[in-house]
Amino acid sequence: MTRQKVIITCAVTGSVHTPTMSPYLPVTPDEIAAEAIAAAEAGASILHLHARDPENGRPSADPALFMQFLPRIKQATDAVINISTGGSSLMALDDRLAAALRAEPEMCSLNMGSMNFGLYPALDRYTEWKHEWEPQLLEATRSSIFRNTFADIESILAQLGQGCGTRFEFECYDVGHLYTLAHFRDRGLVSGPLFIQFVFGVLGGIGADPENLTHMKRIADKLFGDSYRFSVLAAGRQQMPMITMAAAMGGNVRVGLEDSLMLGRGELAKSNADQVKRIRAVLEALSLEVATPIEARAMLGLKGSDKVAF
Ligand code: KMH
Ligand code: ZN
Repeated sequence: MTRQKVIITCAVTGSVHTPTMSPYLPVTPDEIAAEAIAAAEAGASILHLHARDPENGRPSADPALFMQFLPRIKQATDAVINISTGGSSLMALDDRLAAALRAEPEMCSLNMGSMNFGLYPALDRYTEWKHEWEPQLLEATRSSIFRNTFADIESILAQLGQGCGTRFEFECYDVGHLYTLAHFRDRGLVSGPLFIQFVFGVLGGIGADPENLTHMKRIADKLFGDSYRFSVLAAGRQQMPMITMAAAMGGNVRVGLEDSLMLGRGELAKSNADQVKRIRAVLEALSLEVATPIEARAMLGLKGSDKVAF
């Protein structure tokens, strides 16, 4: 099979990190828009987006906040806009879906199983917090469940997939999630080309080990043949090594401050674009070409930016 170009996704802010952890984490709609636009200019063809409360940086699912940055990003770039339906593990499903249903984007994330999503180990790394909500949120993940039941997944596929023509970044945090995706494919509820994000290093999911990447790919190849493309994200310091390995194996890559705040060991990334530029340099050193947004749309069968509702 000829080597396809590599899609760089940038996940700009997420809901995993908190403002105390990095001064560079974008929070306000202005910051999120500026970071997303710079990431696209650096070579990201997909922008995976969450919103935050501009007052205190807390993860928010408020569609009004999304609508403050989505049109600006669309006007300034040609990148594919991908809205999270994961939100944070502490949000209710209806809230998690509200922004995507309002915006009808080309892509959304779709998390393929219920799981633990432990952020509380970060409590040990800081003694002072910028905001009271930060340690509270981290502590709450000790006893919460990131809920993505079969019914939840069916509902997202129906409302956003069938209802809005949105296609998905299928977030698979373990091998079982691949089988859940195959189940929905067997029922005719999803079809190729599937874009599967292998997620490594979340506490509660599969670890960020090279063996796990080869195993995930082996099982995905068995289940989906040539009707899928994989991308890799890894939480924290394994981000760059794991995505470099993914690219060398024929996959796509995800960077961004949602997944790691670092550029290298002991060095905070000063922007999302810094991480895009870093992986871009790695890809170029491997003689791999980066996909443009138009190429990414063709590879993933997306509806086009003229068919979104913002
Ligand atoms: N934060 C990542 C580990 C989502 O937004 O739907 C997974 C993620 C989930 O991006
Ligand atoms: Zn996300």
